[in-house]
Amino acid sequence: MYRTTPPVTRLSDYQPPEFLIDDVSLRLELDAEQTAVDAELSLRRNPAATRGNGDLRLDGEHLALEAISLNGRALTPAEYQLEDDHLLVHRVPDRCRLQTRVRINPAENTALEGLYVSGGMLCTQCEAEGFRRITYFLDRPDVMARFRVSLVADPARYPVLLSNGNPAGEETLADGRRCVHWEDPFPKPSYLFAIVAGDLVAVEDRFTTASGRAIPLCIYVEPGNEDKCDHAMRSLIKAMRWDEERYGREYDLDVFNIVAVSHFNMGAMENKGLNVFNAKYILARPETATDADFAGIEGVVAHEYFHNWTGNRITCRDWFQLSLKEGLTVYRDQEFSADMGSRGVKRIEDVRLLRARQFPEDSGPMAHPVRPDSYIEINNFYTATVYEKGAEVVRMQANLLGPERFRKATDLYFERFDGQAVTTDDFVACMEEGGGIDLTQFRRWYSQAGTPQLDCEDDYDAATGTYRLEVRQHTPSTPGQPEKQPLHIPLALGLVDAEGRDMPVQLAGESQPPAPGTRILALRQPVERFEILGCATRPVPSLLRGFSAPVQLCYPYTEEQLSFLMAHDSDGFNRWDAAQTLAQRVLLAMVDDATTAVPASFLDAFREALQDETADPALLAEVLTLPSEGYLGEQMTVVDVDGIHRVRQALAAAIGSGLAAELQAVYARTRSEEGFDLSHAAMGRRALGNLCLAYLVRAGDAQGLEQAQRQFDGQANMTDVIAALRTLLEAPDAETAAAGEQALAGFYERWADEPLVLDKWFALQAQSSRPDTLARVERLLEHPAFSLTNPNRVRALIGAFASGNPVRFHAADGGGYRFLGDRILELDPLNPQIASRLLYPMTRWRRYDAGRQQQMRAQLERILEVEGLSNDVYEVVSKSLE
Ligand code: B3K
Ligand code: ZN
Repeated sequence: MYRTTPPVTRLSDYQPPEFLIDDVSLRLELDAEQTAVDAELSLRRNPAATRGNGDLRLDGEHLALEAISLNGRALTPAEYQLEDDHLLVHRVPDRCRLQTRVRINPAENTALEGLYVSGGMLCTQCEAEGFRRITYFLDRPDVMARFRVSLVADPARYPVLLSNGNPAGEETLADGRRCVHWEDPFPKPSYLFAIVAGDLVAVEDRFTTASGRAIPLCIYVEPGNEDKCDHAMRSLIKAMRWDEERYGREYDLDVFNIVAVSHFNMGAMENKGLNVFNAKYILARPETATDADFAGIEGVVAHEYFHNWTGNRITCRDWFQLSLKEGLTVYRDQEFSADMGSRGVKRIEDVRLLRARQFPEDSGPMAHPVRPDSYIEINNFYTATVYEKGAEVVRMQANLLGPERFRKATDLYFERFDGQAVTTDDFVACMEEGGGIDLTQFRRWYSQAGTPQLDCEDDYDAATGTYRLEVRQHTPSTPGQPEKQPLHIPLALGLVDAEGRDMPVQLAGESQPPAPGTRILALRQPVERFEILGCATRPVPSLLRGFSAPVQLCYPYTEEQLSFLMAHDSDGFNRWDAAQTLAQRVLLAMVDDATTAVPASFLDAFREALQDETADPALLAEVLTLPSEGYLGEQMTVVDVDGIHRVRQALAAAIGSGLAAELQAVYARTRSEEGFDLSHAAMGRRALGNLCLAYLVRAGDAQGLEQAQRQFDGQANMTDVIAALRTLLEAPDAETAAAGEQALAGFYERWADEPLVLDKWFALQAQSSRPDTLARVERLLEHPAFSLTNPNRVRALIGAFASGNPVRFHAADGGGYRFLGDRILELDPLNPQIASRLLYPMTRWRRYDAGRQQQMRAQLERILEVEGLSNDVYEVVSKSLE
């Protein structure tokens, strides 16, 4: 294979920019096929940079340069040099004004980076390096400029013209086009630039800030969607208030705008004053969106809003610092959602996601630190490690400091770095200074990849009442980091007595016993030993309470101890975790030996939990949910896809038949006539009720089947409809499955005109465990509503199959792998970011048996052979094969 390997960008090569841009004026004459972009940049040599050869190098891709002048004089061809991905202007003075005019074609832009067409509108996505597809620029986050933008367009096609900042007037041109001006007073990096043009309607509200400024809030949507913005608007207002109360952060512009678009590579984008959203994270009514969708909207709306301070006012020096804004902002949105709903449930959801997505990443070929050292394509590093592990790293610091000192430290951060582009190290320095602690060793969390494993052993000396705990930490090696150093790990420990009460954790050397409850132990050495005094009886250790650090914990719990913690631990998170470990043990034992029966003690523990009428239904639903097939696979040396699927179905059926009466009782208790109640309590009841229903149907329970059908027919809200439909489709008997098919057809008829609901229709089929699913997915590629150029649709069909249906995707005949290989090769020329994301399940090939390994490798090798592969796909495939 002959291919020039794409260049690697390294953190160690960072150099400050040679030039700075103070002001930018942009004028876009908008047209779907050919937009003209006039830019005027006020440049000055950066005093902090080492002097280069005097040339100015600007990034630019897919641009047709039509004119260029410096300080008002047109340049001759000898005075500049045009390359594929940049423009060199020779010998520019220390201060100058550069004017360029380029032409771009938004309609051809299927990569959805830069300016592109979505339906009838024009919109932009610039993070990370999309601005260079709009004009020649220093497209790097440490160049922060004030932007003035003029948008010129035909008012009939594009009546709404939006950009960042504040509105700054408009006029009608002689030719009838409209010209709208925007000014953003806050200097910002180019990745935060945005424009939107289209025939949109605004849903309006208003927020009065703490200092009394009334801010108009607008959510722009395509006509017909005005009635689906209520929840997003309420979430925004709550987020604005919360950021004032919790962090003292007030909104800073005169207006705040959000636009929902149908074609979007990710969830949303925090452009200054003009957040652009995937419609999925804005549009919702109870008939069209599930409870999970509503929660997603609340979290993402808040996340993008919070970026206004953590990301926009203070931004990243370079893309290696991405977690500076993402880890911190995820931590902030997690805490916001915890405050809006149930803190305990939110923590469980977040940890489940971390374990399902980040732990595998950390042990796979793409493993990288929270602050990566190098990349080929930065878009490949918007990962669970940078986001979710990054949030855990911020959470540990917040917990080490405690609420008051953490607030002091974040105040210091905002004060010191406002208006600057900084590093994760700058953030940690504020935590140290504001919190008055030493985080030298803690910093390794940013530079060292891999999930630390904690091996715990203990013993108890009844004669002296002493309990000893020994903890060894070990981080497995990751690509490029063979040796690991010990980390500073906060380990939250509780000791539970035989009655289920917390004991005081009195460390040797302390004269006074503390109040009973959780203690945070600091692990710093490879092995740490703790002696705890005054234990009248042998305690059951409750380790890593609240998931105090993103580590894998190993302690030889007996099944009795797990059942005991599941029932009695004062820490809700560890009650859930004990239940998960218990279920995992049962399931893995059944995989190992097909004759293993479901232990009666396991069903007893479930029964006891179901009978606890005082339990929070949402929390109970989490406790009673079996670990996913993907997660179980991660726990095996060689993933046994078929075995895992078989036993998970069998255990669900055993729960359904063994606990039918209890499940029925809970189902009845959780049903309500209030189909549209969106309170967290109502959502929790639905989650629990639908889980019970799924167990009953899995067991073929006649009453359960009838209830599922009735629930589907009732169409009370999308959560109940989807849950019922899923259980019907997965029902073990042919007759019910046929009824499920009929329901599916009815669902299509009803929702054919609602793209977001149709995505659910595609995904349900792609995730079906029926043996003919691949054939069906292949047929659905031909469905008139399927489109390779809509990322949501691609994720709903191809993504849901490859990442959400392990047993069918990993079919031993390799059909799933060939299918995915074909799709990636089709998608790569259209949208490399999406193609690269879809690859993920195949990067895990080393975890499977020889036959599957060989077939996945064959697909990866086949992809790598292809000429003209994007950097995105090249990087993931080549690293996976290394
Ligand atoms: N900052 C954006 C992600 C941009 C992804 C570019 N490939 C969304 C967010 O994290 O808020
Ligand atoms: Zn973000």
